[in-house]
Amino acid sequence: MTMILYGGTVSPFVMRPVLAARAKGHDLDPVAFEGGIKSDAYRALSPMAKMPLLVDGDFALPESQPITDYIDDVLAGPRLLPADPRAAAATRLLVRIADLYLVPHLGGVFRSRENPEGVPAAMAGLAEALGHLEHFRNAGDSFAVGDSVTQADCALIPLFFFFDVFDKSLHTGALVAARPGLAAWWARAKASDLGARCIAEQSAGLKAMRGG
Ligand SMILES: N[C@@H](CCC(=O)N[C@@H](CS)C(=O)NCC(=O)O)C(=O)O
Repeated sequence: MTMILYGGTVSPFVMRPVLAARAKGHDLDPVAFEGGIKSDAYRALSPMAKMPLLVDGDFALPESQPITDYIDDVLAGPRLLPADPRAAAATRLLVRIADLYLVPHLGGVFRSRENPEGVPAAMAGLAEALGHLEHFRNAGDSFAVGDSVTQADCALIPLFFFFDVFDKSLHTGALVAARPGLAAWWARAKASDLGARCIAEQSAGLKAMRGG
């Protein structure tokens, strides 16, 4: 494979296309950009200066979701968007809910030490976002949508990792436990090969980031 994915394994946005590639039967392990993501060379490829960034020959593509769509389009293997239009729409919707309603509140838990006053609002926002996900999922589906891996699992697994990480200090696990359908999905996802490997890599990345 000629594609290179720049980023680190802690990032849920980096892991989204990593999981998508794996679910299609490919390895796309992220690598650090020489000079870092704030370097002029990186900014020349992606002025947003964030990870992930996919480089496929002379094509540079930032943003986890367009990268995931591109990977789904160009790599061989099972489609990660269901063929049924409503199931495809449900898949896209879960990803969008995660990005628009859940992700903004993760910042509040990340910054809980520096800014403890921001935690209650972040927890309320996360609880609400989980409620949106629960509402639009079929609680009986074994994967995020339906009975096979979709882009929604690839997006949600590395984000839900942080509910476990912050459970010790902020009891974020209770937010997931309050949504039985999602909680059951998360338990299955964590036990899957795709999920377990992702969590192990994010944990290792987090440990390294925190100084081992
Ligand atoms: N919307 C972007 C978010 C990417 C993002 O926020 N990446 C973080 C790492 S988790 C980053 O690069 N942060 C560095 C910075 O903002 O300076 C995506 O989906 O790819």
